[in-house]
This record gives sequence, structure tokens and C-alpha cells, in this order.
Amino acid sequence: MSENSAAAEAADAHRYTAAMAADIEARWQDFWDADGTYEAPNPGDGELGGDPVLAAKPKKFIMDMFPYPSGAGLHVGHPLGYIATDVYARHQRMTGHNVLHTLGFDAFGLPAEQYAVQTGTHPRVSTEANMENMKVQLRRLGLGHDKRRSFATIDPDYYKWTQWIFVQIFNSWYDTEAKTARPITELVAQFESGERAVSGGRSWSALSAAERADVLSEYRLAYASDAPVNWCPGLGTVLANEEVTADGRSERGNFPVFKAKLRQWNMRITAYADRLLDDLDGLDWPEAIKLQQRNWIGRSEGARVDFQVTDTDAITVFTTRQDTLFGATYMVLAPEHELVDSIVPAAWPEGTHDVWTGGHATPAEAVAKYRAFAASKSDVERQADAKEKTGVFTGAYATNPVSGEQVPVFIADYVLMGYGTGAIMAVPAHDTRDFAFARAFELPMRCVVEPSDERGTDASVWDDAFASYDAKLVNSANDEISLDGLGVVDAKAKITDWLAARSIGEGTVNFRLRDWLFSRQRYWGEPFPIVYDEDGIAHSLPESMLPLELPEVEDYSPRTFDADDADTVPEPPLSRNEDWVNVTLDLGDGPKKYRRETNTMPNWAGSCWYELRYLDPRNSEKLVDPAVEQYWMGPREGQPHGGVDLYVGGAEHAVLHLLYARFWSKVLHDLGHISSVEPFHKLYNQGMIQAFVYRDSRGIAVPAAEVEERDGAFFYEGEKVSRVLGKMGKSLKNAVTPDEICGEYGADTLRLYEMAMGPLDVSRPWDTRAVVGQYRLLQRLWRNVVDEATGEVTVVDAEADEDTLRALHKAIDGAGQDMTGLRFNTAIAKVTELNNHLTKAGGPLPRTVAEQLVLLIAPLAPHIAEELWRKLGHSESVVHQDFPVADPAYVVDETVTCVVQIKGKVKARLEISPSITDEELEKLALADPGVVAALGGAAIRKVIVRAPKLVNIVTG
Ligand code: ANZ
Repeated sequence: MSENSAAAEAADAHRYTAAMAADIEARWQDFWDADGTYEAPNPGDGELGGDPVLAAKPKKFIMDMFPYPSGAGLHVGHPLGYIATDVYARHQRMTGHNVLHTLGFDAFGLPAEQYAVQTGTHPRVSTEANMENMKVQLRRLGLGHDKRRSFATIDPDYYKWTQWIFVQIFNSWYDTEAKTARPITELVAQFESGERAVSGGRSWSALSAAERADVLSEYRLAYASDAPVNWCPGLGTVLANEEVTADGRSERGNFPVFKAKLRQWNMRITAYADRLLDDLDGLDWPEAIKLQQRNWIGRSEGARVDFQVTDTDAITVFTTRQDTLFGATYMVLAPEHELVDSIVPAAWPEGTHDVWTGGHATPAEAVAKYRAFAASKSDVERQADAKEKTGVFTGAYATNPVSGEQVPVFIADYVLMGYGTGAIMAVPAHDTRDFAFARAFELPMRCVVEPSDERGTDASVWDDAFASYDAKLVNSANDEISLDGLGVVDAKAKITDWLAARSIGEGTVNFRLRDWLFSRQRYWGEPFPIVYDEDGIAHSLPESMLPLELPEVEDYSPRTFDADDADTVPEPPLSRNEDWVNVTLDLGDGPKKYRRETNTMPNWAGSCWYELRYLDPRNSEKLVDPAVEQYWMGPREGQPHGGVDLYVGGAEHAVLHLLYARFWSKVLHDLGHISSVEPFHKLYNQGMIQAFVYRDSRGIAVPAAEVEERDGAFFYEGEKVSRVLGKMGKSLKNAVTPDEICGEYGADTLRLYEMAMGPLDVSRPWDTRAVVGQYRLLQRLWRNVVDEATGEVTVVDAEADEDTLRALHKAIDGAGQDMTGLRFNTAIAKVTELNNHLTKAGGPLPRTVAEQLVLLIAPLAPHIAEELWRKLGHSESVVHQDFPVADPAYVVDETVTCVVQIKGKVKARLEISPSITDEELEKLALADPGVVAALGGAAIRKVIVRAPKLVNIVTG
């Protein structure tokens, strides 16, 4: 080695490099773990109790949507939200809060199971290996998690409580009057005392055990029923409505989904429809997500109206336009409607229109053929064929209750069984679907809402329906009531009262929300804590028998079928294990034989309540200690329903997870187990990290890392490839792992880069070449505090100059506010500006400036901050220091007075920033109203600018 290079090496032996970052980061991560730096104490002296000073501070519970431990591991897109919550949590810790931030794993469910099936390993083995791998990846990022509180949903200690909650839900019912869930024993007591009548008028004591179970099933918040469900043969399981796409296919795997009548477990989420809707108002969530939930719940105000069809039977319709009742000229039932069979006459009535019969000899034949046709279509297909309306006459007529007219009753697939009452009154003049149907079947139309356009009131000549709400009623009177001249709203109210007074209708609210289908025919989920006795009655297991652990089975893969074969029947993998299924148990009335439920819970179950378990993860007596729950989650000022203070995750969970978790919270609250009514007070959706996808001429993705750019074109192995922005992932061969970036620059650089890329809620393209910019920021920061030759801090005990104090306090003020507002990109810009100012100023930094600079960047780049803090001579961690507070005196902009002269005479004075440029100042001066007035339109010959003090305008 030459003398020169040895000297050069010595000169930067203590430079901030990737190797140094690796050393610093590993050292502090070990220290933080050993020290328990991020442990958040619970109030009280329970197991996680501790530091009373910290526990007395205001709390902040900050959460991420926890990950699936997938086999592919993490790419740089995954931790975006985790880093953001970490920066926020660190800033909150430094501003006087007791911060709870931790992360668990959502480890049951289809993704984990499919990966296990693909690789031929048991899901527990592969899931645990995946979790270990992800933990290593996450640890490198320096996330300040309280690791004592982490768990996976597959831990029997955790799913014991998931099962326990299921039992609570099973053993409760919804009291619609008190608007709350109550224990089922209270309902039984009402039946026993006669306070509540059993439908059908029988007495409770006369019912058999099985009959009682059936009655209770109608009330339980978790119940098994034979309703039509979404059966997906390709996945081998049934699915919730929320898991079926708008095209009627499975969200996962994109397989066709069919309606099949199967006995399945449901959660009565519909009982909570109103509260789920109303409580959205008190939440600090993105409006777009609230709107999606509102639409999914789909509250419609309208009326039920009875149309007499025989002497004994009436068809009840649901309508949101009861004001148009005089215009109802025919009716439609869903093909599956239960009344169809009983109203179909033996022969077509005299004079039946040919187009109504579909060419069939009898109504029964026409109905049977049409039903078979409709059954082959999904709900979505049925609603999608907007223009072309199909259907057939049932041969029956019903009576319009206001006009007294006999109106024909059709079946048609545009009316769905699962909505409203499965029957409609058709008002072709004012509903586009009815209009199309009436045209196709040559049915009469009657205008009852006066069109505001030129078309007139003869609907038979119209080209489309007149569907406005903003008009007056016409042609709507009989001997007893007239709606003519009323607006829609008043007409609705009037007709609703009239119908109600005659007991032939009533105002009602209808919801689009359906009960939540809760069972899956999969292995990798929580077993149901349910057994059936010899009469087939379901019993829940007592707490002492929980957790009911998943049995080991030889074959855990789901039985899947030809994806298009709707006539298949699901087979739960747990049913293959007879020893486990058939058991003798003592449920309090002596040992008896039982059969276990063999379905498992859906993957959403574990994430429905995990926030609660973070609070008290090892409590073996309760799912959470009430005082602990009250402290972290309880309602408080500004947070009327309580909940997590900040919940960050992707927008894709708008309805599924977020709706289910809200529902479980409400049930647990009603039953007195928790004080919070809502799980997540503030929700924030982070954007996605996107990446360029490069494809060859066949459209196949090529490895992005090996693509070369030449003159704006892209080449892979010499061949030209195309480039588009897309998702990051293994399959698109463009994944960049956090490990690669940590290896090349360190975790602090990665954290800064991800946070600096743009506003957190906006998607942004990853650019590995740009990462180095943040690395350089850290190098300059280091150099501002440390001598690169000796490794010693260079700070001096001196006063900072005025300019530096201004730069410092502005950065403190701005970056602090930005961190509170989750604007980390602009926070970083302000820290960068300050650091650049200090670099430019040169010379050793005053100690106070160096310290505040380090504290300022600590939430963003915690490792380098901890290292510098210690080098500055502190024995306590930087993590629990106070965030600097800006001195307002230095934050306000200093101004100077600029004089504007015209031909040497002072005409205006401007208060401006001392750093203004000549160009900016000239513009300001010429725009000043006083100057404009003084010029009076005179031509300007010359403007002499001496920023920031003087502008002289020469005219003429
Ligand atoms: C008469 C009418 C007149 C209607 C009119 C609309 C306009 P939302 O707002 O989505 O709740 N409907 C009711 N049940 C249905 C079912 N099972 N399948 C298909 N359509 C159904 O929609 C309520 C309206 O959708 C109801 O009001 C009914 O048509 C129709 F000028 O009744 B209306």
C-alpha cells in the first residue's frame, strides 16, 4: 500500500458507509431488543405493567394491517406502511406519549394453505418458516415494535380466543328494540315465561329440544342455515359475498362461483346494518372508504306493499318509489320466489298474449323452462343484461291496491331473490328496467310523474323511462286518495300512511348487506368450537375445552372440482379424520356422543379482533383485561367510539376485513367484554410502491434488474423490450427486496428513501438508482457531527449564529408538524434543507444545533440517530428523548422594507423577504397597486432593481 492511499484511508476511516451502517444498525437493534426499548407498559401491575411514569402519559395505539407470512418473503413495497407507522410512532413517543406499536401475523387462510399445497409441506411448517424469514427481514428495518405483544393467528393461545368469541356470538341474539346483542339465555327466559311468543303460537314447553334449537337458530348471531351460498368448485369451498367479484368469480383464483343450497354457518351481521352505517360518521377514515362501506351496506328507504293475488295470498313487493303505485301495470317475481308454484294456474287464461307465454303450452311448463334458464346465470349476469329483458307470464293476475286494476304477474331474472322481498311492482313509465321489459312484452305504461321535458304524458310514445325525483305526480287518484300535484317526497309520505292505515303496506328500510357466510371447507383455519348431538342439535364447547386444536390429518389439501361443475358438493378436509370427528364429551349432562363440526372459519376471523389481543397477549383468563382495554381503546374526547388511534393499510380492505372487525367489536361491546364500540378510530390508506415491468416481444416479463437503457429504449440480452409501470412482485420479475437495499446502503437509507418518495397515500414508482440520494444525506449528516478521520464528534460549545437558528427552528417547526400529519416526504425535505445549510455554513457545529439535528431525524433514521446521540455523550437512548420544540421567534420570516421609486420619487414601500431575487422583486413592485396607480399607464423605459432594498422605475 502506498503512503498516499494509506493516508486517504485514514482520512475517511470513520466515514458513513454501507459497512458502517450495517455495524451501527445491527448493534442498536441488538441493544434495543435486549433493553426492551420499545416495550409499552400497560397501566396497573399486570404482566405487561411497568414504568408507571410512561403509563401515566397519554396513550397512542398505532397499528398496521398485519401481513400474511407468504412464501415469497417481502419486497420493498411491503414495508412502506410499516416504516410510516414506525416514524409516526417514534415521533409520538418523543412528544410525550405512551406508544403501543407491534406487529403480528395473519397466518391462517387460503394463501398460506395454497402455498403449502404447492410445495407439499404441512401448512404449519411452511407458515412458520415463512414467518421466521419475514421476522428477520422486518427486524433489519429497525421497526420499534413491542415484541412481547406479537403473535400469530395460528397460535393455539390466540385462536382459543377466536373460538371463544365465536361461542359468545353463537350464544347471543340481537334485541331489535334495545338495539343490542344479549345472551341467548335471556331470550330463552322470555320464551319460557311467555313474555315472547313462539311463532306459530305454540308454547315453549311443548317444543322438543330440536324444535327449540330451530327457534333459537332464527335469533342467534351465529347460526347454521340452508340458504343459497356461493359455491366455488374450483377452490373447493364456499365463499362470502365479499369474496366474489363483480363478474361472479372468486376473488382468489378467479374461478366461477355458483349459487348452491348448502348447510353453512352464518354471522348475522345484518342485525347491525344500521349501527355499522351510523357509526361511520364518528370515524376519522378516508371518505372513499366510508362511501364503499355505505354502498355495501346499501340502505334504501321505501315501502312494502301487498298485492292480493288470490283470496288468501298476497305478493309483497319492496319499492323505493311507492309514490308511483298508480303506475304499476304489471308485477315481477324472482323465478325462485316461493309463491310462484301456488299461483300458477293449470292453463293460460283466455286471451293471453302470445309473447307472454314463451311459446309454451301451459304456465307450469313455461315457468319450469324459464327457471332452468335463470338458474344457469349468476346474479351478476342476471343484472348485467341491462337491455335485453327475458321472462315469462305465470298465468296469474294480482290486484293493484290503489287502481284496483288486475295486473299480470311475470317471473323474470332481473328480479333477484336475495334483495328486498324478491318481488316488484313494475312501473315501466318511470323505471328503465321495467320500461325495457314492458316494451319487449307489449305491456301497458302509465305516466304518473309529469315529465319536466317536452315528451308529454302519453308514455306509450316515449323512448325511455322518465325516472326523475324532481317532478309532480299526475294520474294518481282514486275515490279515497289523490297524489296529484304533490312532489315525490310528499306523495311517498301520503301513500305510505294510506297503505299503513289499511294494513296493506308500510314504510320500511331495506339493506343490501347480507349475512356473512362464515364456514369454509378448508383445513387451514380455526376449527369451529361446535359439536352436534345425536339429534343433530349444535352445542358450543365450554371454555375449558378451548382451544379446540386443529388435528393432524394425512391429507390437508382441499377437495377441488372441475371449476365449471356446479353440481358438486364440498368436502371439508377435517371430515376425513373419523377419530377426531366422533367424540364422547361431557357438556354438563354426563358423557355423550357428539360429532364435531368439520368446517373451519374463514381467514377473516383471526383479523376480526387482533387489535384487542395486542393489548394483553398472554392473558389466559380473559381475551383482554377490561382496565387495559379501557386505557388503550376506550372512548374519549374526539373519539366517541374509542378504537386504535392510527391504523394504516391498503385500500383493498375497504369492506371485508374492516366491516367484519367493526361487527365483532360491536358484539363484544354489547356483551360487556370491551368498552370500545369501534376497532379503528383513524384509518389511513398508504399508496403502493409500483415498479417497471419489462416485457419481451412475446409479452413475457424479463428480469428488470438485467434490463439496460440506451437512448431512451430498453434492452434485455440485446433484444428490445417494452416498459410499463405495474405491480412489484416475483411473477413480474421486478421485485427488489429490502435486504438488497439494506445491504447496499443500510436500513436508515431505505427508510428515508421510502418516506421521501412522495405523499404516503399516493402510489409511486420504485427507482433503485435514486436511493443513493438519501444515502448521501446521511453521509453529510454524519460529516456535520463526526470527524471522518478520527471518529470523534466535532461539536463545539458555542452559540449558533442567527441564520443557523432560523434554519434550525424552521426545520423543527415544519418537520414536527409534518410528522404529526403523516407528511414524511416534506418532513425529510425540511431536514435535508437544514442539513444542507449546516454543510454550507462549514466549521464545527454548536453542540445544541447538532443535538437538535439528531433528535429531528431520529424518527426517520433511528440507527444513525442513536449512534450520533451516544457519540454526543448521552447515556440514555435517543428513542425516549423529547422531540425539539421550535422557538417561535426564529420561525417567523424576517422581512425588510423595499422602497419603490418612480423617476426618483418614493411611491410605495414593500415588506419582503431579505432573500428575494431581483426578478421576483421587480414583478412584485410592478404589480403593487400603488405603483400601478402612480404609473397611470405610462410606458416604462427601464427598471433598476437593487434587491432587497430598492426598485427604481424610469418612465417616458
Ligand atoms: C317500483 C319502482 C318505480 C322502483 C320506479 C324504482 C323506480 P334500491 O334503490 O337499489 O334499493 N327492486 C326491488 N326489489 C328488487 C329485486 N329483488 N330485484 C330487482 N329489483 C328490485 O332499488 C329499489 C328498487 O329496485 C325498487 O323500487 C324496485 O323497483 C327494485 F320508478 O319499485 B322500484
